[in-house]
Amino acid sequence: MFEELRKKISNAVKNLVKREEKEEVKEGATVSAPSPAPEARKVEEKEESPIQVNTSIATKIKGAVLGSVRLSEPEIDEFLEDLEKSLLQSDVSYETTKEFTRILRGKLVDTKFRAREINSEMTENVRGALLELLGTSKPGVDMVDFINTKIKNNEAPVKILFLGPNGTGKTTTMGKIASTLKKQGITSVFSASDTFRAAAIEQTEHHAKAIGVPVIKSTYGADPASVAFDAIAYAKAHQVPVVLIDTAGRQETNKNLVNEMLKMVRVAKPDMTIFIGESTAGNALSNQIQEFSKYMKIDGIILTKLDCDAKGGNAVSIAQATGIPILFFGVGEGYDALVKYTPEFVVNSILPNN
Ligand SMILES: Nc1nc2c(ncn2[C@@H]2O[C@H](COP(=O)(O)OP(=O)(O)OP(=O)(O)O)[C@@H](O)[C@H]2O)c(=O)[nH]1
Ligand SMILES: [Mg+2]
Repeated sequence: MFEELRKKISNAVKNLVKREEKEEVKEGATVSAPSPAPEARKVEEKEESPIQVNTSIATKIKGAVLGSVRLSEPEIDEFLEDLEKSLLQSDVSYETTKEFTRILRGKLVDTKFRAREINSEMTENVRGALLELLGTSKPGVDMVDFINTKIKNNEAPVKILFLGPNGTGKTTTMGKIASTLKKQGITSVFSASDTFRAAAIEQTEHHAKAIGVPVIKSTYGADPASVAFDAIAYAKAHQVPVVLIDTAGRQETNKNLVNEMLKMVRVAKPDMTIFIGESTAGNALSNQIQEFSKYMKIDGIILTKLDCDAKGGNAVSIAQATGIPILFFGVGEGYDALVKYTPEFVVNSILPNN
């Protein structure tokens, strides 16, 4: 995951350093773009050994490292343009890209780099800007805290509805959530409310059995809202604190399925509605979520298949693009392959902190 973003950002930084090196070759005697700090210049003057064109790049850099460097406006512009292109190619939305470079520019204009450390110091600046950017998105609620609070306030069962397009990982993710909750000592019941797709009920039963939770089901073609109603009744009768409601995959353009979903929302009155979207959906993802949001309130996003997504841009920008927080990432097919969203996870995955 994130391989492409990681490579592109690190290439942009490397290109900047390469440009710096080329400038030195061009200008020969001085390391003028960036110019050496006064202390470095003094050393060079004292030693009377200005960097020669024919000396190796490494030597030139060594000569320059005695001072620190500040990037000029055109250098910053060029670097940020390079970076913008990389982010856009990696599915980061246009607005988020612009906001990111705005934050980073603010950092770069004031930064003095130690010449020898320009690569790592620039990476640190990019890390800082990314963290700041992700920090501007609305934070999601902690699901376990949310459930525990509801239980404490006698508001259980907590009803969580999973929705989204076909095949994005709704049923699997519901299983992952049940497994996560079980580890925290919170039991749940599945509502097999995908009565539409062939084998969907058996699939839900399979997960329920593997995790060890009950499942309430009906027959194919049955009203999914009534299955949810029955699951909630079961939870009330058996003091099961959480009802996890699976739904059939649907496109936001399918009026019948959207109406069916609206009925389910009316009947089940979910405490949390979670959109399950594929990280790999690229720029289409934001439109999908915004379309669904026109019909119902979505409280959080779980971004699945991040493990299959070399780009990873949606992990960076979908929360900002939609105003809806990411709660978890799906990072594999197993029940443990669920990672709680934090800005640090995203930043550390893109730019490991060595
Ligand atoms: N690699 C990977 N595969 C995943 C992830 N989440 C789900 N899958 C796989 O994606 C496929 C579809 O998952 P489902 O849970 O059936 O998806 P769904 O949204 O319920 O599908 P429909 O009910 O048909 O709309 C399965 O093969 C899952 O194992 C993930 O985070 N990473
Ligand atoms: Mg399903």
